[in-house]
Amino acid sequence: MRILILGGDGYLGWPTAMAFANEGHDVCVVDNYLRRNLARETNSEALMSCPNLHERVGLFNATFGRKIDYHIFDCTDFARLESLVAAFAPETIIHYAEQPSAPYSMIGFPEAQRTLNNNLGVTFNAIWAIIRHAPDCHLVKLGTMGEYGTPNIDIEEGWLDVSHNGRRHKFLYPRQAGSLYHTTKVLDTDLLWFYVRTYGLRVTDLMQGPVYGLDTNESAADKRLAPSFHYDDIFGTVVNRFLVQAVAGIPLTVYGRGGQTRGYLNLLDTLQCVELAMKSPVERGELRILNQFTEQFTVNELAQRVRDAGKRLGIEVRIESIENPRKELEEHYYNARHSGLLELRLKPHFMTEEVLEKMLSRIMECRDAIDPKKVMPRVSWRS
Ligand code: USQ
Repeated sequence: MRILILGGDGYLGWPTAMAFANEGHDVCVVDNYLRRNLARETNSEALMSCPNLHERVGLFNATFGRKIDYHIFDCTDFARLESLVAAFAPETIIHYAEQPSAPYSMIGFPEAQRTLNNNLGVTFNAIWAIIRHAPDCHLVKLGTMGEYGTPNIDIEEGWLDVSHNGRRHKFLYPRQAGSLYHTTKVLDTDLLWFYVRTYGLRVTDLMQGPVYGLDTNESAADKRLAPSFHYDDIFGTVVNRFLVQAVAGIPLTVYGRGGQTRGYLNLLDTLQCVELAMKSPVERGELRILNQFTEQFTVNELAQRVRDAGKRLGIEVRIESIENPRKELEEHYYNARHSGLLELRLKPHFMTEEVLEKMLSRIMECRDAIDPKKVMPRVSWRS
């Protein structure tokens, strides 16, 4: 298949590009280094230094005897994006090209504006490039479980059947996100749904929970091919952060009461889910929404798991509740359906003791690179 990956230099984009190229697909990647630049601007660089896309691609092609094609440009530039889509004629576009950090989007006006303009702008341009040049192309778009928020009812898979005054209708499940970043994903979903029902696009929108992991099959062959692994308060997700904190001897930063529940997944499962979605494209005029996570935990449960894994490696891990910089419920009902990807035959990699220990051991190799100044929260939802 010809696969175009928007945001192919990121934590998920790069591993996806390598995995698909190694399966023999024709992979083309676009990125403008937004995340690398924002990380530099906010002193939030990744734990291990990552070669740039030019070097990564060269290394990958030489190691595996494959060829990933790549372009460095900003997908909010419609002329560049549409000419690439016209020339490459992708059968699938995987869209990761968004500013992915909730805290970044809450720093202030410029950061909020950049998040909104980038995320909506790229989605809009991808839609129009498909309409004009590749109307049969399947768009696989990364959304987030955070679109739903934490409602006091079960979370369904994208849609809700509503009975009202004796009549029924199926609507997008109500969404109420907890940050501007998550809100841009809600707006993306609405935009996609409009163009699906009006222009007959084919779209899969993946509602993904927080991801953890730092190795893939390809990076096992050469560590320089590893994804960009963040542990800072802005780009690091909670599991990755806790593991680094454990190694650095910093008490795990549980925000508030720690009863916040989310659906988590291993990085390897992101790759699997995207592949499963790609291999079973939807019909034209269909918006399929899949909840992409494999297990639900509270933050307290995660901290406990990391503490247990540390103990087995002889690391004493402390846990400390600190003031929550975010506005979110710290104890709440959470029961999210996630059967769609299992029906497509997802084989989950769960968060076992072994998985956490392996990650801890790998992080211990880079202990000296951990900068404690990047760990405590610097962005508050209240300021
Ligand atoms: N949390 C802590 N301590 C920390 C960091 C986070 O208690 O040191 C808590 C947060 O308050 C939150 C939960 O852990 O309740 C998850 O936080 P996170 O930073 O791992 O995840 P989040 O900001 O929601 O965003 C991440 C990705 C985002 C993706 C989202 C999925 O950065 O791109 O969309 O996970 S979800 O969380 O389901 O919305």
